[in-house]
Amino acid sequence: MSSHLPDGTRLAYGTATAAYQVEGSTTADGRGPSIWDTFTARPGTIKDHSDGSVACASYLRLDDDLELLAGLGVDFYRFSVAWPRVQPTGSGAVEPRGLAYYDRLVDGLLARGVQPMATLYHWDLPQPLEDAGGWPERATAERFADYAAVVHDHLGDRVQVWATHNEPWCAAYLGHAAGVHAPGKREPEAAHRAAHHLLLGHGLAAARLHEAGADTVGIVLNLTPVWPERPEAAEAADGVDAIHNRVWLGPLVDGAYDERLRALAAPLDDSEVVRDGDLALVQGSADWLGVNYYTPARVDVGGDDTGSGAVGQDTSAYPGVTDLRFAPRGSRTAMGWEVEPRGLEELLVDVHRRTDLPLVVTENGAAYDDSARAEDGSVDDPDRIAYLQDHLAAVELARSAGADVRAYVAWTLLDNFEWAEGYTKKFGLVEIDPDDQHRTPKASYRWYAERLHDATARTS
Ligand code: IFM
Repeated sequence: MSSHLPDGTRLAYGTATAAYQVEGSTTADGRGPSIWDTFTARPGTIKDHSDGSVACASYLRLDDDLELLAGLGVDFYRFSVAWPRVQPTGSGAVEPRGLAYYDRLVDGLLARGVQPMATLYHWDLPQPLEDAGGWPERATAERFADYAAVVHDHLGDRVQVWATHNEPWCAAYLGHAAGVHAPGKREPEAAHRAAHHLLLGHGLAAARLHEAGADTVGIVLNLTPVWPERPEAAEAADGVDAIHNRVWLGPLVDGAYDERLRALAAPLDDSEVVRDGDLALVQGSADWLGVNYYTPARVDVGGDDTGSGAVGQDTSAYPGVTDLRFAPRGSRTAMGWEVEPRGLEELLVDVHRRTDLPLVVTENGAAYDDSARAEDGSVDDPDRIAYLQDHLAAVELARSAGADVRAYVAWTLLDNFEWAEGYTKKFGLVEIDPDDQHRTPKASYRWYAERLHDATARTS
């Protein structure tokens, strides 16, 4: 099958955002409420009590973003489409004003020579679908496929590279087991059911897009290398690997959930949930795989789980894995995430061997406090530059070792709404003034632009 991914002769470069994190204007032009609007309104869910109603105002400042992307010289831009803008109630009626925003975005990218890469679901489930049971219910997967077909019908003449889901692990397990993401449930059974229906939704949507002629449909996973700290931690590490990585890769590659996973997660062993034909539909459904990487998972057992201080490395997101602790080491980002580029190299080589799919590093980047300033007042962020540089070197090492990595996407273009952390964590290449959303490029933006310029010059 042909593919619209870059051919891999040289690594292609991009940067990314997600709708709820940047767009703002959450009630404009008929957009319906999403689970993140509901979750952020609940007291105690978001560190700085903020929400995405203004965010970076990208809905209003689209031209500013397009100019920043042109200035970077990226090969492509990875953005997500907000389901509640396109189908305000999650099914049925389509809102043309919502689609018109993505028309302007896609046309603006193409006019600047930037290839669009669209993610269909980056966590903003329309609230009416949550009211009807959300991802733990099978019907949500069916509604997702309908929505995906609507977006593809509209943009498919200009967008060629599609991803169904972004990080379904977060949607399933941070959202339904740890309860730290929307919809904020702490019900492990619901989390496993959600995982299956997210995968099913991917499979159904991919089939619809393929039928409509798309040939570059992928899924984006936040896979992680899992490193046991000592032999006694091997079983816990295997459990983390099962719930974090194999729950997705098993169905996608082998058409099966493995035995350990089924033992940990009863719903994945229940024929009422995993119906005949589901896994066959998912197997082989991705034309490419997106890998988001920030940090490895170092797993330990014993002692008190006082928390590793790393955002998202939450033991309650791994129901059934007992006596588990995360033990990050060494240098950390503001998220508490260990900086370890070797994890990315290892992951890419392993995932290549396991899947034989073309890979894109769809997210990689770092939050730092950004307190240092250059003379002109802009953010001077050598730590972020070093992080990106070292991880790009790891990608090149993985490519030399045979991993078919086509592209690298820096997370993220703009400082934005970092989910449960609100605006307290800054990953952007560009700083946003919280009062008027004015954009100021950081040193890392200039560094990335130069690197892209050099990479393009070398191959032209
Ligand atoms: O900001 C998030 C993004 O939405 C999904 N991947 C991880 C990023 C940093 O936490």
